[in-house]
Amino acid sequence: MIISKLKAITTLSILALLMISCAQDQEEEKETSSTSLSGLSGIQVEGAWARPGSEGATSGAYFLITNYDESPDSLVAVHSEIARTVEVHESYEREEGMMGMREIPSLEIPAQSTVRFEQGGLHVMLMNLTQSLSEGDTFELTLQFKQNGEQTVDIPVKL
Ligand SMILES: [Cu+2]
Repeated sequence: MIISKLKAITTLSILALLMISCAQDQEEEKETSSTSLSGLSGIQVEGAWARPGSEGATSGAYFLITNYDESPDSLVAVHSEIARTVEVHESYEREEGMMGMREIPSLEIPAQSTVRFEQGGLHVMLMNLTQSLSEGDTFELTLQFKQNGEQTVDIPVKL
């Protein structure tokens, strides 16, 4: 009885040791992958697109923002000639499945992370469009970051 208990304990501790060393391996891999990113720095905006909309109406713009820096940054403003009001919004559940949106005046982009803007989530709200946006059109959107300054992105309009 005692022997088999001991055996079980030994097996368990070996398993625990294995798990710890696995976790360490993963930790090391993470570090390697972040150093391999070290060639890149600053903010990169990718995969941008916006929904079509008619003049005076609204549209939404979506993209991925990656912060390659070792420190966090924040998206503090957005502007475009295409709309009279341009804001960063998030969608949220107001009550019992009712969805609402609210403005985020300053959105943190954590160090070495990607923040996704997508339909039903974070988006750039383009309100009161100065001209209609059709599939195939492109417009400029300027994103202003607290640390990395301004970045202007070409946004293609897609369905
Ligand atoms: Cu919105």
